[in-house]
Amino acid sequence: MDKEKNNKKDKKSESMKPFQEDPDRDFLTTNQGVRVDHTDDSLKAGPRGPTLLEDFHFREKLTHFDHERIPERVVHARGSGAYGYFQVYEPMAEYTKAKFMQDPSAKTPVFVRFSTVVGFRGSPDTVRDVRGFATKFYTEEGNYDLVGNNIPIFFIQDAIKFPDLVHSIKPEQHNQMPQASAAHDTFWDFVATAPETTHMMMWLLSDRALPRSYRMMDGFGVNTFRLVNAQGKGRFVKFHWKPVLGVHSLVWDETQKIAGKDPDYNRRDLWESIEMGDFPEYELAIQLIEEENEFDFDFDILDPTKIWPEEEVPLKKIGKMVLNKNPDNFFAETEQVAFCPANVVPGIDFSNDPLLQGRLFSYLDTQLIRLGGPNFQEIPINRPISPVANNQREGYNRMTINKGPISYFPNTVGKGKPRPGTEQEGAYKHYTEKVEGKKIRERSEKFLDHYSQAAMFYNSMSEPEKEHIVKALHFELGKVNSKEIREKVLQSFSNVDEDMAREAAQGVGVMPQSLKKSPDLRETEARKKVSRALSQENTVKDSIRSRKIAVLCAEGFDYGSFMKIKEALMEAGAYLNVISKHQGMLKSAGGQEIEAEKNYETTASVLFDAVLVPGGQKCIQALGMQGDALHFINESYRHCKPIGAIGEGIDLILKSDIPENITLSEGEAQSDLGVVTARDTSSLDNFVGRFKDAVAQHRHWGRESKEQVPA
Ligand code: HDE
Repeated sequence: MDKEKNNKKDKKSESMKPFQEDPDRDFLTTNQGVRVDHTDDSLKAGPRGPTLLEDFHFREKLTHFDHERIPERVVHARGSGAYGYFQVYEPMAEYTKAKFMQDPSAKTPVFVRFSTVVGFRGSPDTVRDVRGFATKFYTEEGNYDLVGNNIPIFFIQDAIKFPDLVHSIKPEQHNQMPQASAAHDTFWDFVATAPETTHMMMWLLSDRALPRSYRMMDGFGVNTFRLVNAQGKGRFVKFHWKPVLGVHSLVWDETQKIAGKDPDYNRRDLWESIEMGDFPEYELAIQLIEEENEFDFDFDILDPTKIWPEEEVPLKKIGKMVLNKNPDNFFAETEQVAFCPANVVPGIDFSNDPLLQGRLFSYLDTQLIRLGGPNFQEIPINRPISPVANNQREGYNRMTINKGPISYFPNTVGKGKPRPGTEQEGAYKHYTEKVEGKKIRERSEKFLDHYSQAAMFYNSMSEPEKEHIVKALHFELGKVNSKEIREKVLQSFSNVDEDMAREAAQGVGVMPQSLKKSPDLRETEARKKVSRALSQENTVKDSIRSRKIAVLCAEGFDYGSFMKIKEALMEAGAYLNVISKHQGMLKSAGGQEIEAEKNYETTASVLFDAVLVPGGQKCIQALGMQGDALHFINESYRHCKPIGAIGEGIDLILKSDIPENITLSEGEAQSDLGVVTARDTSSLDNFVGRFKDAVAQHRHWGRESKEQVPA
């Protein structure tokens, strides 16, 4: 009898496990687990008769389908996720008691979601936008969410303005246009009237807003947080993710073309690199400010529109994150994951940054509507690995089957459990901070300097980067119908740099002479600063790992030299794709065969990092007759990508619009501008070395100041 009872109990607890699909998936069933005999015809009164209400399978299937969508995120709707782990380099006890930051041998599981901000869920990846970089650490002490962006500051200083900002940048109310773009009147109207956006706008107009890959962009916690150690000592902290591959960007013209050729460009890149074992890696770094130094800076350390320049507050690298697994199901994991900056663990605390304070409220609130009630933390992707016990009950979609009658504290019937713990028992204790003040709607004085750091950012850019910002303004403001808004924005931006504002004005019908910085502008020391760390010019450029190289090919190519180069490039971690007029097998001059994986219709130069043209007289003759091949070369050149050609391959480059002196500057690194050629195919090492260097450089901006090549 007892045994039978036990069996029953086991069955019951078995059924309490989270819902799982039958791993064998042999039989189609209803949601009640009843096997279905037919799913292509609804139950009808005769072959031509009406459908019957009693067809429970039909009704269930359609009802589920009708309810398949959930509201997309108000912002950051388009996202891509991945699993991985985080490991600290050395114990961080001096700064924080967070357990997951103590043991260098421990791997803390993480789930990361990258996103664009403005576009709807189905919008293209490569728009000019901020990128979200949200990480959920599943620690033994509970979930910790570092919900960051790839730009270290934000548009506004107080969360109360967030709805206004987002309303202005989303498609306009009357016609729901434009999609996933800041280039329209309402947004620039907001910028013109809210000068606190200026520093962020410099970043958004820069190449940072066009990441080549989620694997090649920074992440920033943006807001100022606090680290607290076991002795209760707190320090202000900012978090940074540094991609091991460096920070690299696309070119504006390229991003727009990719949006058509492959709207999933960044999502695909993340997915494929993980599938191929090229795991994205980021180092976690922190900047720390002692409490006694809080007021030592020419900016307010609580102001989210200001960076802490690395030269003044150095970065300390404390650990590494590796993303090594793709999700199994996009909706269940990437769509249903719920991040919240208020999800912290003991040892990590908040500051009074007014943007952060608002965020601490907003994320939980938004999940209630997006995920349909207060039980979203029970969705597998959101569950902590540490045990959960409290008196919360009921609500939509409750999964946990709580036992017993008690759902209150204090209680005696339940032996006083679950009870609050002490700090020593691992309970979260809020940092004790003295706060005093009058109830006012005001900002701290230093918050009001909106231009100094914007000027520092602009001053820190290389010449090509500055040019990109001006061109971005030509595009963005060029799309603004109101001349008044254009003028107002540029008037404000002349407080950053008069020359920049005037160059921008020339492109958008505003009189450059009318622009002058405000006579009240304070000539702060910060305005004159230059921070090397801000320019992508100084990023990591030492590897070609995971770079995609297109090989333009036709029948009659030189197999021997091509294979040698291919081997060397692949050994260095690059991927090569052979592209030809038609997909399928291609015969070399010597009769060996290779496969062309793509044709000109299924791919384009914009989907590659570099292009290589092998030799072979017949091959080059054929390619020279193909407009698509020449366009491929011209377009790669225009986008400043490395181009390599060996043997007769050079003749194809000579047939393109690339200036002859550049193509023929064999081996002269200064003048080849990333067009690497070698007529002699007998010794390829030199060519391979030069080509690898050119690919590692990512882009060769020197070309932009030369004659433009059509593409
Ligand atoms: Fe967010 N933000 N945000 N944000 N944010 C959301 O939460 C909000 C801000 C960030 O992949 C929403 O779940 C306010 C800064 C990321 O799921 C919402 C303010 C930073 C993601 C929300 C900010 C971020 C969000 C929408 C100003 C960089 C996507 C859906 C006070 C540090 C997370 C959701 C994911 C998402 C509110 C500003 C990063 C509405 C009120 C600054 C990466 O709650």
